[in-house]
Formats: sequence, structure tokens, C-alpha cells
Amino acid sequence: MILSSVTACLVPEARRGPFVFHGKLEAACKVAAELGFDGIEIFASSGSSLDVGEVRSLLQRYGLQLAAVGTGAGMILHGLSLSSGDGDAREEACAFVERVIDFGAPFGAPAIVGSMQGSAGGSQSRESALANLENSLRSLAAHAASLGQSLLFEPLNRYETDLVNSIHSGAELCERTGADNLKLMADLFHMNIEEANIANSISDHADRIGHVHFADSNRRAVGFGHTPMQPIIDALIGAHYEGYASAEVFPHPDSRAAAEMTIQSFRRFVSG
Ligand code: LER
Ligand code: MN
Repeated sequence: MILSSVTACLVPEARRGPFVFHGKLEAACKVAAELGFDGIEIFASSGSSLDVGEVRSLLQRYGLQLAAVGTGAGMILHGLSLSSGDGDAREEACAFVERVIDFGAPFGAPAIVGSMQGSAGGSQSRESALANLENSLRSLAAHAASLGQSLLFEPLNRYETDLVNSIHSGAELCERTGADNLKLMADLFHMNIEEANIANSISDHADRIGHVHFADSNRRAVGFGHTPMQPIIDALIGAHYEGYASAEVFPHPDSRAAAEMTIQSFRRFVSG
């Protein structure tokens, strides 16, 4: 079964980012529960900025699951990157992601490595950055596995990284790590830019897909853009995908309206 989820950003420095809710977690949970979402995905400042007990009681009060936890604040707040050419900086980046994995584990919620993959930029070759990323992911996947968790790796569009842009190259990277619990995050916004055919890319790599960022062509709620969504959802259903479709979109025209449009679209394309 595909489950619905919506994103909540708790990082003031990312208040202009593509998240449905910004600010307090409780306010986000209240609206998500009212609208009938299954889960909520959190973008937090760090793994230790949240209290497991408090988050657990909040989720129980509103009848929500924790869908996943983002790690991008490591890049936004501290400039950390898992592909850095500097070994100490890379270790710091791994430690940051490990703490997010630790936070999510009691909830069965995987951490997402998206922006934390970094870029080769001008300072090291792309080959060397990719090798560093592969080693970091292998070690992080082992940490997640020791807690019975998967880890999500997210290919990003070419304007955000020069390392892994497509689902196919993401699947190749996962394969090279040898870690079966390293899964792909299929963000439909990035895929709209990079894939020749989103539905085919999903079908081709179905066994690696562990999470979906449910977004329209313009990174607004599904229904506010022009991505033909039904073939994509049909590909996920055909692949027996059993994870979340989580709205990582701008709060356009406002958070509540983006959440409402998301759940309407979810019911129309996924559970309708
Ligand atoms: C960034 O564009 C993104 O899609 C996030 O999920 C990565 O942290
Ligand atoms: Mn995403």
C-alpha cells in the first residue's frame, strides 16, 4: 500500500525551502491529522535537536507515523558534505547523518541523504567525490542496518549537484556500495528535470525505491503543475511499491492549501 505524508521543516534557516509546513511540529501534525495524512516527514536542525519522547507523544496524539527524517541541515547550517575531499570534514558529515539515523530508528523512519551528497565543484575531481560519497554511504548504510533500518539516497537535479542526477546513476551507486538497505528516494520534481520518462525509470529500478517525494513539475503540490501523474503512480503500484508519497513542495499558496491539494491528489491518483 502507498501511504500519504507531508513535510514539516523545523529549521528557520530553511524557511524558504520546499516544505509544506514551516515552524512548529505540533501545528503541522494538527493539520496533517485533520486532513487524514498517514505520516509526517521532518526536516530538523540535527538528530539531537529533537526529543524522541516528545515526538512520540505528539505523533500518538495525532495518530501519525514518522515517515522519514531529512539530513540537509548538515549542509545548510554547517556546510557538511559526504563527498568532501577533506577526510575530517567527511567524518563530521557522517557523524551528523548517523545522529539523524539514530533519531529516526525508534520510529522505523529512515534518514534521507539528499543535499548532504555535496558536489565535486572545482576542488576535487568528480570521480574522487563519487568515490568518497560511495564510501560514506557504505558506512552509513551499515550503521542504519545495525539498527534494523534502511537509508534513503536521493538523486538531485543538475542545478543542485554534479554527482548523482538520475535514478539510474543512483541505482548504480547503491549497487556499488553492496548495501541492500540503501534505497533510493524518488523525488518527482528532480525526476521531472532529469528523467526521459519518469514512469519507466521507476519501473526499471523498482526494487531500489524506498520513498517518494510527491511533487508536481513546478515543485508545488501535485495538482498545481503539469506532470502527468497517473502513469507515474501506476508504475509505483505495478512495482508493488509499499512506501510513502511524501509532499516535499512549496507552501503555495499557503501551507494548508498545499496540504489540502496534496491529499486530494493522493486520493485521486493513488488511493481513489
Ligand atoms: C533537495 O532539493 C531535496 O529534494 C531534498 O529532499 C534533499 O534534502
Ligand atoms: Mn526531495
